[in-house]
Amino acid sequence: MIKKHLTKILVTVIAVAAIFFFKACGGGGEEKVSLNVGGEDINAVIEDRDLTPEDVLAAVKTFLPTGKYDEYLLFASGGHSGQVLVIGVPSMRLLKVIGVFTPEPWQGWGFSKETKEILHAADYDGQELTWGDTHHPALSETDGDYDGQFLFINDKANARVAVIDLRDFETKQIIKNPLSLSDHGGTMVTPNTEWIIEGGQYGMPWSGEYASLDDYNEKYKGMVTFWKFDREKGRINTEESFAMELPPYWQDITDAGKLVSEGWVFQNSFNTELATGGIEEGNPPFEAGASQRDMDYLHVIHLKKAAELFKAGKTVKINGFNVLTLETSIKEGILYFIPEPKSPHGVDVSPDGNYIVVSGKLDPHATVYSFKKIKDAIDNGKIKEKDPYGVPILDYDAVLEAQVELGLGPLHTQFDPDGYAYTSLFLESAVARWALGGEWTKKNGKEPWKLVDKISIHYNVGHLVTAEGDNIHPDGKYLVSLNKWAIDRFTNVGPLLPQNFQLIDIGNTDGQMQRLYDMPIGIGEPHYAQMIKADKIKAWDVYPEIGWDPGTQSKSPYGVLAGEERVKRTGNTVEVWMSAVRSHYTPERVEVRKGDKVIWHITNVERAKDATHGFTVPGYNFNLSLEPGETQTVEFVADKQGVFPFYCTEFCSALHLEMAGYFLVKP
Ligand code: CUK
Ligand code: CUA
Repeated sequence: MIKKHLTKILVTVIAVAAIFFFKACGGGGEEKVSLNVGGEDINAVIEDRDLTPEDVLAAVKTFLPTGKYDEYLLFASGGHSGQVLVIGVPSMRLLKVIGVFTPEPWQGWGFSKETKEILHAADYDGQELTWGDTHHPALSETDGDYDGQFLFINDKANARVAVIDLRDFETKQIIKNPLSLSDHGGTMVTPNTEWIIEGGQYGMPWSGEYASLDDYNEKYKGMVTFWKFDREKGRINTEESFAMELPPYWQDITDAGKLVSEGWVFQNSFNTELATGGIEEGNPPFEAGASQRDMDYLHVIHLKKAAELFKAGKTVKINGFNVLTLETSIKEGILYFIPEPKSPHGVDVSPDGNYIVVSGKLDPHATVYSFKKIKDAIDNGKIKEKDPYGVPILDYDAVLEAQVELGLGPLHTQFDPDGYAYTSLFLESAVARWALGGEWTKKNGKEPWKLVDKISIHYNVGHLVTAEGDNIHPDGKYLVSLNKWAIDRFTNVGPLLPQNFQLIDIGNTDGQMQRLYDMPIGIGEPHYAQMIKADKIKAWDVYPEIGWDPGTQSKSPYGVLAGEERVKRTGNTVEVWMSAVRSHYTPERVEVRKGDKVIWHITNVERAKDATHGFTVPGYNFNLSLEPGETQTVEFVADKQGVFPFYCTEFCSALHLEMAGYFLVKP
């Protein structure tokens, strides 16, 4: 009955949109069609709200009635928040914020013993890290398509990589890069997620070493790290991981080859000038010094062979980590350079693996290389020269497929199933749709390597993402433009403006792209996002068993069932095994002596979906979130005497306020 009613409203709204269009096209005459829902005239609402036909169409395309689900999930970097955002598409509703590099109180992330251990496993040199600059989320893939199992993301600020399990949307592992304090070309995955790629960014001596900037060319390094992912364990295996030493250019984004180019990795670089700044000493400033040459180098890396060399013991240990030296890589023929126009930023491999699209912020073209030609140039030694470090440089003309003029400041590219590529134009504040060539030409019938449509965005787009747009089977349909500036799009909230995610309909490939929705992001600057078909994610409703430790995804030795709760003192240590259920904790009273060490395990013994409990003790600075079945532990020294009413921090039931107890610390 309700469903029928909703359908009727939707049909009505669509009809209104149609009428608007009809009128707008001048074919409607003057008669007014009245459409009433519960006594309200829809036309009046549209007029009152000053909506255009485009607005009404956009609303109809994005509105989700209550209880309906989105078709896609957008996994977006949370930027400086050090988190991951999960957003429904097309509704653009925020569904979840996943705590990753930053403590997150609601989720208890970084407060319990278990989550603290994960969060701080990758601290640097004794320094606790409590934030991250997240850039590139990467969904795990099977045969080149997202499989919905895991998500990875990097922290550019400290060169860390995190693993998130999509069964419970929680972070399971954080790893610090042992060689560098700076990464950017990560995370990207190979088509079966054997490797998680973490490319470096700013050249520096190996972590922990000092070298004067005068010795930049010799002592500073570039790098790319290949983290081996153990899917069964859901963790990176650091022992089986390795890095490649690179010249101290500033390496940038990477992308993994697929299908024909599987086993290869492509990585941009800039500052091949080896500028070291120092405007205060009369040198050119970085932005000029690093932009002098017309060409930088696209790094072409034979990952498959590199992995074989690593297996064969050709690596050396640096900071305890396996590294293929630059010398070895050159000698073994696993590293090549290709000239790429001026300070490039994005590198994206086409769905068929044939084309590598590079965009330089200072060049209005997308430069497209053919993998076949690259392979041919390598096999037939079409090498023009070597860089100062001895890396062979492939002949640009021999490997170039096309240059497509797109507009000002092209950065990143994604794809659709019809052979179109979509490139963000940062300086122009636009998204360009252009036709790929080769086999794709047959699909869309368009002239190859040509711009076909452009749409303005608001404003300054960095990355963009299409549905499954870097898979081997992109869906197209929707595009989200991740805009850096919002200027006049939202109500003024002070000088720090939100970022703007703009949803664009790209489903009509014969016609034009259409802007649908603006979503403000007020917690950081997300860089990249990936969009996956929502039904690919098989998340749990509740944890599989009572007493579950999400940190290990297995039963915790500290879980209890109802009736097993207890308190035990051993010397100066008091250990508590507590249960939580609507609407009480057992035990409700815990008394210790000042100075005792307290180890407090809490298990949510519920099996009902959404029956989450929280737990906090005032003055001791923690909050836990206990989802049905979950066990978590807090450890602290009872160094403050007095009486501390602890309570459940989730409004779990009618008697939620009564879900409390007393923690007493005797002097
Ligand atoms: S980056 Cu920010 S717009 Cu880190 Cu991939 Cu290009
Ligand atoms: Cu449990 Cu509120």
